[in-house]
Amino acid sequence: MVLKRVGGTDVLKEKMKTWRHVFKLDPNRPLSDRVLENVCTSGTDAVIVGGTDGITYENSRNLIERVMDYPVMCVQEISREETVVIGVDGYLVPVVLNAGSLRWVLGSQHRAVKKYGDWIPWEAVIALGYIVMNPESKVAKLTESQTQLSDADVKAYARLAERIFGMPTVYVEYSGAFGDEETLRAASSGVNQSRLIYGGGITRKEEAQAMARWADTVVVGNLVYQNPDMAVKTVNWVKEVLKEKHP
Ligand code: 1GP
Repeated sequence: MVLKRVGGTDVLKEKMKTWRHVFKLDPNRPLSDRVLENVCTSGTDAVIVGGTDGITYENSRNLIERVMDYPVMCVQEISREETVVIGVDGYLVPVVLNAGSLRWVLGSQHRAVKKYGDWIPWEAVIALGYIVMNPESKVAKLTESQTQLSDADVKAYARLAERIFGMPTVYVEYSGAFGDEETLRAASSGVNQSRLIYGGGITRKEEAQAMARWADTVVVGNLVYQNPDMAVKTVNWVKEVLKEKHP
């Protein structure tokens, strides 16, 4: 296939506001054609391609090409600038708000923008403001995230992301472990405009629906690889829940 879809600013930002459920697929993990087809035709709102380790241009492009054979929206989360694949529907740039080093907040982003800033399709780029909560996750270890956070800390990070940094998203990330509903609730009380994303450890209906109460968008990753049939079911589980309105 030919990579030719390009996301426009407003298209990406507007579409993202409608994302209720998304899958995150890792270019460094094998996925059969059958599972990929089931995921892409599941009714999910988008597929994010990205991961923490072993990500190369080749494996990213390979997976993106396979996803783009389906009519589902496909966006790439950029973990390293060398892996950027031209022609996806959009790019997500992670900013780890509670990282232990400025490198993961603005250092690597600054380096990439300095190098490629004139060519970046800004209209198709969105920042993900991560609050990394699972100390055992690869992303927490890599970014030396300060995960010992109270609910008040989490709410403050969410507010900072929205009010000070103007980020369109706040992403409460428990990658690999099911998170604390109260923590997500605290994050939700800190945002008004930004989209609140939850990801981490969803394997069952109760889990998907508990987090769908507080998050605008629920991300499912590992389950695709562990139990693909169950993963497909998460789409409806999430979509049948109405998000709580926070006062
Ligand atoms: C990972 O938040 C996503 O970045 C989803 O987490 O892989 O644990 O489902 P899981």
